[in-house]
Amino acid sequence: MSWTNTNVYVPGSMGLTSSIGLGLAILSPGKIVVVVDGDASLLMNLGTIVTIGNKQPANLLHIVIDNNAYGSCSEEKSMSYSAHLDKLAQNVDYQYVQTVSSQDELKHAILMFRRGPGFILTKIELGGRCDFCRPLNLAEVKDRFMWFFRQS
Ligand SMILES: Cc1ncc(C[n+]2csc(CCOP(=O)(O)OP(=O)(O)O)c2C)c(N)n1
Ligand SMILES: [Mg+2]
Repeated sequence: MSWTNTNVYVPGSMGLTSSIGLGLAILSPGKIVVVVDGDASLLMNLGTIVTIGNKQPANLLHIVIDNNAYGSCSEEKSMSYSAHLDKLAQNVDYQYVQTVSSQDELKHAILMFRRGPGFILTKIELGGRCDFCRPLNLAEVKDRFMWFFRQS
């Protein structure tokens, strides 16, 4: 599998994707930064949405893939369903909040995104593919991404 320069992957840093995305969005207001987060990951660093709501990055879209579980490891329940993550995002002043439960709805919600901070709660079933490989060359991934980020 090849990894693209336009993405940075943070597999060992559960909870921090949105914090990293916020930093990138503030650093580069001319680019749209899309954060793809997990439900347990977001719950692990929930204060991040308060900071995002406070900083109001118009170019940040935060997509949470919510299977209500620690899907990649134990499949233990994350309790995200009782947290109502979409309501939390609304309460901390995300400007665009959508809840979707199909690929078509997700595509539509992404296309309709105009001004952030945006939050798309994507409810999915637990299960699916488990054979994704993880990038191990993380320093290289970071260097490639930073090169792309500076050039573009
Ligand atoms: C700081 C840290 N703690 C624990 C892990 C181990 N870990 C990897 S994936 C995962 C569960 C992630 O759940 P979620 O964010 O809901 O994503 P899903 O796997 O369900 O898509 C855990 C605990 C990690 N990568 N980093
Ligand atoms: Mg999950």
